[in-house]
Amino acid sequence: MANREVVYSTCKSCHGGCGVKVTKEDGVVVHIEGNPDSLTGGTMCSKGLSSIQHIDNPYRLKYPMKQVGKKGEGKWERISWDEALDTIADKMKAAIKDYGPHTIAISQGTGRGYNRYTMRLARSLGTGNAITPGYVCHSPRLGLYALVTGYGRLYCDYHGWGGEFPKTQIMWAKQLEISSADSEMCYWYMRSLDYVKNLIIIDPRASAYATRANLWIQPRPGTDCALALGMMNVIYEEELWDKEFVDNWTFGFEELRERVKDFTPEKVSDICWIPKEHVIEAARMWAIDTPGTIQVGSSLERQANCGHTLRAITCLMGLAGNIERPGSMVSWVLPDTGLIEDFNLELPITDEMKSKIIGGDRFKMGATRTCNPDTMVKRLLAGDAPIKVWFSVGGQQIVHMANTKEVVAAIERVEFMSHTDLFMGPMAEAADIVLPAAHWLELDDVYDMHPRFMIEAHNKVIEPPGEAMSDAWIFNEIGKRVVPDKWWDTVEDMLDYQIRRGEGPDGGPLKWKDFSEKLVSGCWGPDQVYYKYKTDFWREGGGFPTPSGKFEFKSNHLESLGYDPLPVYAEPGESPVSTPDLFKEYPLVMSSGYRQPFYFLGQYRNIPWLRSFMEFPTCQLHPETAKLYGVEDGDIVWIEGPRGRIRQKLRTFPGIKRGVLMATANCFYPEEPAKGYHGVFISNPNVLTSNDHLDPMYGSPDLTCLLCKVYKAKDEELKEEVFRNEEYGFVPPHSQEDM
Ligand SMILES: Nc1nc2c(c(=O)[nH]1)N[C@H]1C(S)=C(S)[C@@H](COP(=O)(O)OP(=O)(O)OC[C@H]3O[C@@H](n4cnc5c(=O)[nH]c(N)nc54)[C@H](O)[C@@H]3O)O[C@H]1N2
Ligand SMILES: Nc1nc2c(c(=O)[nH]1)N[C@H]1C(S)=C(S)[C@@H](COP(=O)(O)OP(=O)(O)OC[C@H]3O[C@@H](n4cnc5c(=O)[nH]c(N)nc54)[C@H](O)[C@@H]3O)O[C@H]1N2
Ligand code: SF4
Ligand SMILES: [Mo]
Repeated sequence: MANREVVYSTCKSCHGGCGVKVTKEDGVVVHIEGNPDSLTGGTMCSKGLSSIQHIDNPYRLKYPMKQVGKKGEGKWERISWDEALDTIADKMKAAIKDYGPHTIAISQGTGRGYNRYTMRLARSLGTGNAITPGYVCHSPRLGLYALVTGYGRLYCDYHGWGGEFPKTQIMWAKQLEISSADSEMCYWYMRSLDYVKNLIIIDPRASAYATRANLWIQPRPGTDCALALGMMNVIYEEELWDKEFVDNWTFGFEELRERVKDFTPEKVSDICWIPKEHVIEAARMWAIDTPGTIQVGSSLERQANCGHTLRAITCLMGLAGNIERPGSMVSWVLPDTGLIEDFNLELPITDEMKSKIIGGDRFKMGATRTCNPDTMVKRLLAGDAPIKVWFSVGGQQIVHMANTKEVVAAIERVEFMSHTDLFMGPMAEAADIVLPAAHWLELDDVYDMHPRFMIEAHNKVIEPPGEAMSDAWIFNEIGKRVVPDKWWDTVEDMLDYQIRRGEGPDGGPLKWKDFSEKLVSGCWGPDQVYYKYKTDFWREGGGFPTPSGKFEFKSNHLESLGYDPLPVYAEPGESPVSTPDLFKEYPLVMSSGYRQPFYFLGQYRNIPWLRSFMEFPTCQLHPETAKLYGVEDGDIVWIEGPRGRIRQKLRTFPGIKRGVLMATANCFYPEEPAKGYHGVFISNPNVLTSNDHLDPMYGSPDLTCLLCKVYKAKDEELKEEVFRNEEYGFVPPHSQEDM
């Protein structure tokens, strides 16, 4: 009889958060399903369900290794953990001594629950040069929410805990049904749709719910700020704003009126290429049918006008009084463990650290706690070597940053880089040392990502393969070697510390062992608090935690930093309007968001179950647009822009705006050789994106609004690389079985 055991845990095969029930037999995971008693009601997606194929995967890194050839040559030799960690720690110590701690960069990819370790390591070493994709993903919205309301974490209240569900919901450049868990979990969103009166989708391309929407607006990519200003214009003209909220709790209402005066529905129709009626209808639904929520998507943050776009959208929330009201945009009361992020925030970022942040002098909203990665690339290329040692954990900067050619050239110039990952991939190939990370089924940790009303437990189900170790262990080991007073003896001590403010079963501090059994701790249902600004919650006598004590339509703080204090529209760096000559040669507006349900950014093309859904990255064109350029559904097409060209498979789709091309982003091919960084130049839209046009506040590049042309790839151009494969069946070249 097999020895069968069930372990409850939390998935993080994406940003994470779904409660799971894992069955193992004789130490092998045989089944994964959702935990029906968890906050996500037993639901899971294809990525989480495929986790069994992540564990025993031929691309898994199992041992620390050092690169014995040149970067990108793929020549590796196994080393011990001690040699790997000591080498990295010695490099860090030498950099601190010779050049200063700011020459060390600590990087991660999108949030995987170890953000707080990345930031703590950076701060404990004394460097402000953490590198994250936050500047194209979430940081702008959190920063702007904080600027306007004083509190950065505004979430959509889909839960009905305050007695109301949102009557109007806007999905603005967002497909939450696929991108869950991002801000909110789609489980709660989907349930709330039973109660919605107006579902508004703002997306040039039909996402899954577009046909169900009461209003689907298809703006030209990169023009969303104009749409938000136009909706506000209608709200002012028709006097639809929330009088009680505006009169008592806001600052700058008249100045904003003046600012949006010119943005008539006619003008917005011209800028966004949409019917003017859509602007009017959306404004009326939003301001009349309250409460309402706006789910912001990160396509809006991957633009060089993202600061003002997010600011304009936040102002829209305030005009309709959709703040802190049940069924609107709310800031959650935290679990009794408090903000787990305090684990890093408790180490202050000093003025000295701030002054050395790369890009900090230019991007005064964004590069304050992390560096501006595009500026770092430019400086590395210019030869002034601002980074000597790069400790990279779980991000694919080579794939995800704008202008791949420059990014590769810059990263190859970094004197010493280590990379920690589950799988072999482009960033690992660029590293001098790679460290093997444990999968979520193989580790204990506290899950603390979105949303902020609960934390959950990742419980170890099985042992990691080879010598892989948890990220928490790796961070702690590096920390201990370089700044021992800021780190812990064991991972368990570190976990206990993070949740110490929670209450344990004996009334004392909550300990990891008890939390691990408890699985979740949080504040939800009737315990949540709404209308905090009407109480002493943020300030005595009520109000917001902003300089004026009000919800700030106008920001004097922004003005003091040299920015416009009110939202302002700017065209993308390359567009039919800003670069009309270029538009003649590249007549399509291109965007490169659009998440795929079975991939997570660059991840999972090595997972057979998931790869079988989409062998090659696809791009979409309207059938009429495709006809115009002589390409057909199923063609492998070249997508070409001023900086290069890539190939993707064309899918014609009547649901996409004419004249717009949508490409799958974050593409590389694990099965392609190390040389060329696993095919990072073949299909990745960042070969085409520019790192020259950056948002003045956040430094974000235009990843979702550029220009391109499209044409069919010739047969002889498909003989090489991945496109030669007629059928699915890739062979991993990187098996570590024999190491
Ligand atoms: N053109 C274009 N560019 C984009 C985007 C776009 O839409 N268009 N999107 C942008 C956005 S929003 C983001 S967030 C970035 C994302 O960029 P990245 O976060 O860099 O994306 P991934 O390809 O998922 O890389 C994550 C890496 O982490 C590894 N990993 C996963 N889990 C763990 C773990 O638990 N521990 C460790 N150590 N490693 C782990 C994975 O194997 C993978 O190698 O890309 C950005 N770039
Ligand atoms: N399955 C899966 N889930 C994911 C990810 C994944 O790769 N796969 N990635 C995770 C990450 S890091 C993030 S940041 C989130 C992102 O999650 P989302 O924000 O939902 O990201 P996307 O699907 O890239 O973009 C959403 C929509 O924006 C539209 N769009 C593109 N450009 C524009 C524009 O200029 N204006 C408007 N109005 N719409 C535009 C696209 O057509 C798309 O339907 O998802 C997370 N969740
Ligand atoms: S949505 Fe994310 S957390 Fe939930 S099952 Fe899918 S991968 Fe796992
Ligand atoms: Mo992201």
